[in-house]
Amino acid sequence: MSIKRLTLFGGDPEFSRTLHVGTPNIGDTKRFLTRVENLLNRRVLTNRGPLVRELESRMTELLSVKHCVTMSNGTAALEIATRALNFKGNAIVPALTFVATAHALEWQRVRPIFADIMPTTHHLDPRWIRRLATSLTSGVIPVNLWGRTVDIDAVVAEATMRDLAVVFDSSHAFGCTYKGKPVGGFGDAEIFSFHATKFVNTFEGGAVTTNDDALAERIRLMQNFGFADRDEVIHVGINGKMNEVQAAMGLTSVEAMKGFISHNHENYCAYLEGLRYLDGINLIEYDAAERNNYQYIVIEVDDVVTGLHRDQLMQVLHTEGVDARRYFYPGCHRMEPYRSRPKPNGQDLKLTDEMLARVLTLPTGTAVTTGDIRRVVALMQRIHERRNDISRKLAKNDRTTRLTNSRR
Ligand code: T4K
Repeated sequence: MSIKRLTLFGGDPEFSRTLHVGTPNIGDTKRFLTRVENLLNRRVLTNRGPLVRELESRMTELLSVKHCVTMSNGTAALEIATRALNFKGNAIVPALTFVATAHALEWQRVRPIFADIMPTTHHLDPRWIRRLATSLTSGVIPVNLWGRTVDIDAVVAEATMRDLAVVFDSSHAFGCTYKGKPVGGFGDAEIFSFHATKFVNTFEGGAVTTNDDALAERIRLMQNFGFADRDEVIHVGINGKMNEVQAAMGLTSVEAMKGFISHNHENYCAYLEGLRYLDGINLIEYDAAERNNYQYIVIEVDDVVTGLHRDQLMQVLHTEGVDARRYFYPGCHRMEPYRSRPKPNGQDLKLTDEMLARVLTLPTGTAVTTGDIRRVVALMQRIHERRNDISRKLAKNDRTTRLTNSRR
């Protein structure tokens, strides 16, 4: 049987319909539309209507936490939670995260100070809290990247010793556990994102969860202009509210989440099985002893072993209709306004930089079938077999482009 030619060598793309990282999970459309119809009939569209209240109550149960305050998005959740905890001066965050983690601080004139990671987990290395904290530091935002949790005990111990507030950015970790306990009740507060690309979504949306009654009350005030009652404003606040349509989607999404997880898990297993034999391509694994949502399929590409750089692999996948993403390249510390600033302690984030040159995220979610994954895996096997030819061809293309540009 002849091997299908790669697009790079004149063949047709493997996929005519592009596979994406982050195509939304929808759930039961009918249930969603019924909720929307009912909310329109009720004419309660926002301002903590019945669907928002139902979603918050459902989430506190799911996450075993006392308070859940839904938000217009995850970034607003970060901004409000950190402000309610009086973050000021600077705060420690990993550079390997979506830029919103840093921007949420910077937006409030709290300077993000970037910490390096533990390469085995991609998470903030707790020892960097010790290294970076000064008298100006008020808090830490560890990120539960890919739904795997940071070493929560170590991070909280380092932070508590220095009297630093801790807000976990758990945007990726809804439905996940740490030592068997649901993510949501750790640190001073945790935040979630329910953006369309997240495994449970509310189109746009987010939430802050906490076990601290006074903090929850402050957050609720700040999210709704500081209103304690009609005509009674007792706190400074903004508009960070989730609306009823978002909550309708959230409830529909939460009802379907078991199915989403099992679909994602099957996809993860198909990748795990198929990529196992490709030298230099390592799928990051999820601890079977913990619950995960398996919403991210992340590989590390070792270019020395494969002979193919991550960017070359990505380029070839793109030509075949697989929209692999290099989340979160080049890292917050290499984005403005942060990259123009002095390095923390004059140090490079060596491990973060190395990881960001290797990491690639592959399509999954309910819009991607296990059959699609088998094809992606077979494609990657073909790419792996022809890695030397690919490398040569891409280098030649690069040379030709450079030559053409220089003649213009
Ligand atoms: N902290 C962390 C650790 C985060 O990851 C995020 C968000 C936040 C904080 C902030 O939370 P939010 O304020 O966003 O709630 C996406 C999301 O925009 C972003 O929410 C998310 N992280 C990040 C990881 O991913 P992009 O640049 O990948 O988005 P985009 O538009 O390229 O979407 C990815 C793919 O998904 C598209 O190629 C196609 C597909 N897609 C996307 C949308 C929006 C669809 O098929 N339908 C859709 O409606 O950032």
